[in-house]
Amino acid sequence: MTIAGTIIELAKKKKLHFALLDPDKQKPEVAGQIAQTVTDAGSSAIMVGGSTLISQKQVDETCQAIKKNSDLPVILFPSGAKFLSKYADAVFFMSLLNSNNLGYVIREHVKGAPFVKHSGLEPISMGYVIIEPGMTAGRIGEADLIKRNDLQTAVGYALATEYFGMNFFYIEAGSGAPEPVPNEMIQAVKKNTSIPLLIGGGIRDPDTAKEKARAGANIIITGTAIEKDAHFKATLAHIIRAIEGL
Ligand code: 1GP
Repeated sequence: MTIAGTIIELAKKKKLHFALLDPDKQKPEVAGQIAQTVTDAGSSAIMVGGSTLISQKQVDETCQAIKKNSDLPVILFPSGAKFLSKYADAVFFMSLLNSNNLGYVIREHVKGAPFVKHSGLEPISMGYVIIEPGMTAGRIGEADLIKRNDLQTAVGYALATEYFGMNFFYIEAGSGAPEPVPNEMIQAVKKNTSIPLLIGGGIRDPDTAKEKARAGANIIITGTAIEKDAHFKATLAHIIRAIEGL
């Protein structure tokens, strides 16, 4: 089965956790160690990407280090065509739907698609939107940030994603966001759509992860914020246990 198919089937049975590793935030060896930790903790996939990357080499080396230490699927979360790597298993072929820059909506995809074809990476289509405060991803992605109380716009993007035939919808508040995506927004999107919903940005503890999963998130994403936690391994295991039980 494809990686997308496996995730969709798994997400029907339980709430999942994906860890996001930004190659810009640590050396590849450290990324490899973190990969080992998230695998032991029970994550279902490792995403690799970030808004401030400078070279493909960073992505290649990070993916190679992760693959050495983990059997989990490695899915790229690229900010542009230059940041694809043949060492990953799949790529979120995602459009930042609320960007004011067409590059993030479609033009980078046009540049990167031939690489995806020839590398054998599995493309996984995903609609992606950033809400307030957006943090670095919002700024670099030139996002027309969705207001935190604008449920109608969030639902509109989610429906548009589904009607375009994309497989997943990801709403994030930005890495390190002081407040994650509001529960009401997650509930409204979930009520109106049927594709798996990913939620990320500013989720740092089991209670928050549980709240977001209970509101309707199928997949909880945590990134750099939680890696700074001194008890990273234990916190991650608690987060995963908290959402799996729902
Ligand atoms: C990835 O923004 C998320 O898109 C990750 O956010 O670093 O706050 O977990 P955190």
